[in-house]
Amino acid sequence: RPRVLSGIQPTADSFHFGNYLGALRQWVDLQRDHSPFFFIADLHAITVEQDPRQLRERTLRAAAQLLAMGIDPQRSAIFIQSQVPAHAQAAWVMNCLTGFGEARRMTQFKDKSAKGGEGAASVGLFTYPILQAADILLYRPHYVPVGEDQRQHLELTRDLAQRFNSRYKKTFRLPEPYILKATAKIGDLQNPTAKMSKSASSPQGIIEMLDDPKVSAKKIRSAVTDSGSEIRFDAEDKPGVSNLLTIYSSLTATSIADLEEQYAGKGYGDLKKDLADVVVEFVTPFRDRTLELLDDQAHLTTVLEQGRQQAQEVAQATLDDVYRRVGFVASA
Ligand code: AQP
Repeated sequence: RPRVLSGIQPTADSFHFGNYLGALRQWVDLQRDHSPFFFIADLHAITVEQDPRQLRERTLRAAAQLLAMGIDPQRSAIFIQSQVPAHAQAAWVMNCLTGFGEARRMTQFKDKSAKGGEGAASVGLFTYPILQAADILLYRPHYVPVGEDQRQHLELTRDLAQRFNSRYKKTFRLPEPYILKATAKIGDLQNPTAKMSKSASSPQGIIEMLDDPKVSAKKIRSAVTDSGSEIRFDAEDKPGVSNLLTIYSSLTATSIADLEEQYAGKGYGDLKKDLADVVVEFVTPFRDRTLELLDDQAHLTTVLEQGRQQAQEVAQATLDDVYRRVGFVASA
């Protein structure tokens, strides 16, 4: 079975629809015929300041949400990144392999540091993609399911893998990004040409999976639509309607063409009302299940410990190869 690896940051109380449709849903689907490792990226989370108590809580909430959406611990290893020390250890080696200018070209750092100015951003935020390369390469995965915003980081990962392999000895597999075109970039409901994002979207622009379903329904009903009245997918001229059609299509497994046909002659209001119902139907059981799982912390802890052990075994074996090939003397 081809191996898959991906991670998500515990930096919000809830995942949002961009995370879910862009990446997490693929995680669930890939379990069927792949061997996955999925982690909660708490090391990445602290690249911006976090409240420690909140970080702990959000890490467990992230685990509960992954289980609630269908990640099955019998098929996938789910673990917490900071519990597998090889990630931070391999990241140091990767840091020493990365050119400063190369790291500087990462657009996510430019975007994220733009607000407070580069001087206010942490060095951790700057080197984030290099830690991410280590996260991935340790597991020698074939595929990394992510949204479009991660494509550049995946390219860096492949470059670093290739560099290590040619400088030392073939150690890493060059992973392929697994990005589903249709849902690669879910738009902000109020500003649909921008991605739905926890740090950049306004509360009206983002649908949180654990929010009160009534609130989410209202956000869909007040989503920005475009001029004209025809319900048609056209990302250039009708980004608002196209974004709603994308969400609708992927939640109901109906093709965009079928939706266009179904809504021929109807108005934007009809589409939004129906989509609001679809969203409520989807998030209500998800939310109930997550809250139930959060009530059973013993179960969560067991699942995460089992995942940690599986991850530790694979990651440590790769790290041992890396250290040896770099020239570090093994302890007696
Ligand atoms: N709008 C989106 N459309 C498609 N995919 C998306 N992802 C995030 N937003 C969208 C994907 O979700 C996964 C988890 O990403 P993360 O933990 O790195 O979260 P993030 O990218 O930090 O999420 P945000 O909301 O985008 O946070 P900010 O605003 O802080 O940047 C990834 O696979 C990502 O591609």
